[in-house]
Amino acid sequence: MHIGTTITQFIIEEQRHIQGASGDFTSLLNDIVTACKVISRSVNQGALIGVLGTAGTENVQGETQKKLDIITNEVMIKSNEWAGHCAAMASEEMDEIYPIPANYPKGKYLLIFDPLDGSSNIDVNISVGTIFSILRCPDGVKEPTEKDFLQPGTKQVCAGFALYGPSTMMVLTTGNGVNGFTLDTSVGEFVLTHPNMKVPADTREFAINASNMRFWEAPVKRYVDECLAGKTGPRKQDFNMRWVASMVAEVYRILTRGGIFMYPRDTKDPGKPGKLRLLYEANPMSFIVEQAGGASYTGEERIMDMQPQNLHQRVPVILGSKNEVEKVVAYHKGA
Ligand code: AFP
Repeated sequence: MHIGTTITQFIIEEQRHIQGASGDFTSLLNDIVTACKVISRSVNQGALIGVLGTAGTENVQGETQKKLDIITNEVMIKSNEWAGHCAAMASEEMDEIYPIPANYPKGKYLLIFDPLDGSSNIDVNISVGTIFSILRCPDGVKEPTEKDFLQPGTKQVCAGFALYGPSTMMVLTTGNGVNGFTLDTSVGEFVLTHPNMKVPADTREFAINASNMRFWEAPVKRYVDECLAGKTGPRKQDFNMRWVASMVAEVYRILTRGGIFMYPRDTKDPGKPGKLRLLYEANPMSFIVEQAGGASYTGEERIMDMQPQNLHQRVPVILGSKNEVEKVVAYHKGA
């Protein structure tokens, strides 16, 4: 019995549309998919294999690392360092970039990832995920450095995330729309279940961590107040609110039923222009949301147009249903 279009078949068929494709990209994607399957098993096994709880260390963000942050980072590195498709890698969990070891060939892609997004949820069994972004290594660069990763989001050749939830899902874009795959654990294959995903242009559902309300910039406060005013306010509609504290889960929900996700600039820590990281959270998720017909801005500018200044740069994020994102942007412009 045919199980449907597997992600491997889908990627190979996609490759046929790419003039001169060598198969490197397809093979790199397959290695990333394998890593996500391994991570899914570790996340699903949880307490049974002693991977919950903290590792007693901090990452470059000064955040306490969970055991699974370190384990999943290692899985991504080991799965993608040996095949000769990557020139270097970078991760939320590593201060510096990861050069490909000398005993392995180097390839033409730069892989950057958050190996376990939402990991503060792992001990309370709420969905988490892996986010990745693939860039081309600049021509002629044999030994990539951090600056080679500092490319605008528009330069991404691929972005995707795995969502380890009730189902393990993989969502992928290579610039030709967005497709969703569900892991069929009985055969160990991701199967195409959500072809050509689209974000509805309108929504009545917003996602924001309301505990930060006193720190928000005025346009965001205005937008949220109007949502909360519901039918009696200027929007003349009631709104629903969600906050999972796992960006992968919020973005997947928005891809399936619309919504607006906001982690705006706030004054809680003036040194940080937002919580989310540009290169391995905001840019890949923006590529996916835009490819599905949504929009993604800092409030002032399109996230994918930004010129990154450093590997772990933070950025305000307002993404999702186009018409709602554009309303928040208009408020930032003083409308
Ligand atoms: P963790 O990976 O540290 O759990 O952070 C997750 C995240 O980067 C993003 O996935 C969530 O949307 C956001 O942070 C949640 O932030 P708060 O915990 O401040 O609500």
